[in-house]
Amino acid sequence: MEIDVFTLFPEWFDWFTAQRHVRNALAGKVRFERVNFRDHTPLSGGQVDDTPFGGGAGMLLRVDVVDSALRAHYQLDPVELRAQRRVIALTPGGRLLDDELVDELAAEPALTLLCARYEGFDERIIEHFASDEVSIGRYVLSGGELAAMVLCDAVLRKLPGALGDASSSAEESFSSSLGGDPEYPHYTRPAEHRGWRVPEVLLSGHHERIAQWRRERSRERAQRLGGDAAD
Ligand code: 6GU
Repeated sequence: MEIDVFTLFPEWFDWFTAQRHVRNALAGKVRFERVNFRDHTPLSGGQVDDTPFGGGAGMLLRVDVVDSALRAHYQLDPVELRAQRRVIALTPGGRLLDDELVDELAAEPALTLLCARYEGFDERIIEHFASDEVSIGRYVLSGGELAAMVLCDAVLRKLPGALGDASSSAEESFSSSLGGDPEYPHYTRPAEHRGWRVPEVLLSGHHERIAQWRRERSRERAQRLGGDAAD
């Protein structure tokens, strides 16, 4: 998989790409590249943003700057690009990132992530260059970078070999093998701490009863969360 992140703050990703699970992914079949919009601006003085027409607070990322950066990187008109790969604008109002969308993105050969700062994107960037708008929650971050890292983290751990044990991502919270339910609770040693016992069934070695107990706990949690995943 190929992931390109376009940002004004490529150094924000230094920490992310230094983490072991990300480094492991990057040592394998994942290529992760950062592109600084500022390196491609056609405007003088490295300008990349501007004030909104009609007035209002803040600055917007300019459509001509994004056009130049995408065109320079892919040697292609960005209007054509989004027919060839997912070009995702990270916006607070976009499609909410959930397990289903993560699976969808993890199956893609290539992703392009566009991060804006300040007040956001000139709408024409979203309208003409992006194939998707994705949000990580209904609150506003100061830029798309943290959201891009959240998305990448969730996608990378779905890729084969990303986790020590390949089965551990198949049966985790919200995955289809749990019927979209949250995960069951986990316990490890000690079997008792301050009188708090691990559920006996987990110590029984009885695989069928353990599996049944886990399904039940999973369903219970789903119902407590509001149950929209359960039916
Ligand atoms: Cl993707 N971007 C920004 N700026 N804020 C957000 C977000 C994205 N998702 C939630 N809040």
